This record gives sequence, structure tokens and C-alpha cells, in this order.
Amino acid sequence: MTPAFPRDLLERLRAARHIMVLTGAGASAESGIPTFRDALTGLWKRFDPTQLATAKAFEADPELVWGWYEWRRTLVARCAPNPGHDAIARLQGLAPQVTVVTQNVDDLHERAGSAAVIHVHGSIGAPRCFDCARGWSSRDPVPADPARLAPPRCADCGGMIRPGVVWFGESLPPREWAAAESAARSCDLILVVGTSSLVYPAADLPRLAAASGAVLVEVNPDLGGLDGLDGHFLRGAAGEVLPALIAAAWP
Ligand code: BV8
Ligand code: ZN
Repeated sequence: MTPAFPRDLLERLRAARHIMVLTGAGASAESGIPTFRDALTGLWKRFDPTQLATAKAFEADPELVWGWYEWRRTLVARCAPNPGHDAIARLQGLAPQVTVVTQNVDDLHERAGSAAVIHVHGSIGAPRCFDCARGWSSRDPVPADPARLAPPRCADCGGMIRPGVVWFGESLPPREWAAAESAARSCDLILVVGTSSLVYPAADLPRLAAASGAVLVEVNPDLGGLDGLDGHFLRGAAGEVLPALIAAAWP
């Protein structure tokens, strides 16, 4: 049974010229990738990423940090997009312009068929040299549970290979950040899916969109991250709400 959505939300979706979608770890949760916030298996709890997802931690213990990312990379490779990713990919064929911006470092949006996905926090599949930033691609098979793994060395300068993600304390990639900001300024509707909205500057994007006149729609089992903003707050899992919402707006 499709949950009833407010009529004006469905009308705003259909009328939107430019829809921005902003996703966080919750969008990949139903694919089996633990979120940072998930109390039981969440990375935040187990590894406290604010300490581990930093250049300092990598320099202090490269094997622990590289092992953690390789564990996550192999997990992502084993997982598949969920109906939430599929619905977002479908949206790109329904509305005139859809910009997908993600804080996630996995490639599930791309594997679901979304185009031109903007990764404001980088990609786990794009490692590069810590010193000269040269890309690194050769992939040795990774042991099942690589708790500790020595990072490979750069063929050019011998530097350590690091994950291609944005660590805490590092600035966001300028091109991607500029594209995300401009989408927030120009969209008519922003769909915020599966983020606790705690990490900046990404967490500023919904506020920026709303201030630029966009309709705000949040999908999250645990609403509240966007308190103080006006909008439609749809409590529920991305994999359930998004397919139902798209089907209701475009029957
Ligand atoms: C910057 C890549 C400055 C890595 C990530 C003190 C010291 C240093 C910095 C700071 C500081 N205080 C504040 C800062 C700024 C800092 C920050 O915001 N810190 C936080 C902790 C307060 N930000 C930064 O450092 C950023 N850089 O500011 O640079 C600068 C400026 C100029 C020049 C130089 C430097 C960089 C931040 C990027 C960090 N990297 N990811 C990796 O993945 O390992 S952040 C990472 O955590 C994610 O990308 C994401 O952004 C964040 C986790 O948030 P979510 O994605 O929202 O996931 P979370 O688990 O939190 O929540 C899941 C949500 O899903 C929940 O709401 C849940 O209810 C929901 N959910 C669950 N299941 C479902 C669901 N929703 C739908 N369906 C479901 N089924
Ligand atoms: Zn190098």
C-alpha cells in the first residue's frame, strides 16, 4: 500500500524544473553498508571515524587506516544498490534536471544508473598518492578481513597510497563543492536522504537551498537533522519511501 503523500508535495515534485538530491550514509544502509551513526555496526561507534578518517591517523598508523578503507572498499564491492538508489536514478529520467550530490564514498548511485554524481567527500574507489596525488589503480586481491594492511607505494615517488576520500580537517574538492553549492542555489526542490546533517560544510546545503527558495523534502527514519527548516519530512527508510514517492508523483 503506497503511503499517502501530501498533494502539494506531489505537485511540487512534478512541477520542479531542477531537483537536487543530497544523500548520506543512510541511503546506502539498506544495501548493507553500515552508517556512521548506526549504533550496532556503525563505523562511527567501532572506529570513531572522526579520529580515524584523518590524515593524522593515517600518518600515525597507515596500516590500520588503509586496512579499514580496504575493508570498506571490499564491502562496497560486495553490496548492491537498493530500491532507494534505483528510485533516484529513475528520477533523472522524470524531471527536466536532477543533480545528485552525495556525501557517500561508495559508487552505488552510479551502479544504479545515476549520471554525473557529485561526490563532495571523494570516492573510496579512487585512491591516490599521499605525497604527489598521482592516481593508483592496480588492485591486489584484499584478504577477507584486512584489519591491518600496509598501504601500497606510489610508482612515481614512493609515497604511501591513501584512500581517495576527504578526511576530517581536509577541504572539499573545489570543483565538486562549487557544483554542489550552485545546485543548491538553483534547484526548485531538494530531496535530503539519509543524512544526520552533522558534518560541515555539506550539512549547510539544505539550508542554502531553502534560503534560495527551494522546497525541502527529507527522507529519514529519524527526522530532526533539519530542525528549524520548513519542508516535508517523510519518516521512513529510503528504500521504501523513495520508490513510493516517485510512483505517487509520476503514476
Ligand atoms: C572541512 C569521507 C575545513 C571519509 C567524510 C574540528 C576539527 C576539524 C574539523 C572540524 C571541527 N569541527 C567541525 C569541523 C568541520 C568538520 C566537521 O563537520 N566535523 C563534524 C564531526 C562536526 N568538517 C570537515 O573537517 C570537512 N572539512 O571543514 O575543512 C577546511 C577548510 C578550508 C581548508 C582546509 C580545511 C570535511 C568533512 C568530510 C569528512 N569525511 N566522509 C569516509 O567516508 O571515511 S564525512 C562522513 O561522515 C560522511 O561522508 C558523512 O558526511 C558523515 C556521516 O554523516 P551521514 O552520511 O549523515 O551518515 P550518518 O551515519 O551520520 O547518519 C546516517 C543517517 O541515515 C542518519 O540520520 C540515519 O537516521 C539515517 N538512516 C539510517 N538508515 C536509513 C537512513 N536514512 C534513510 N534510509 C535508511 N534506511
Ligand atoms: Zn607519488
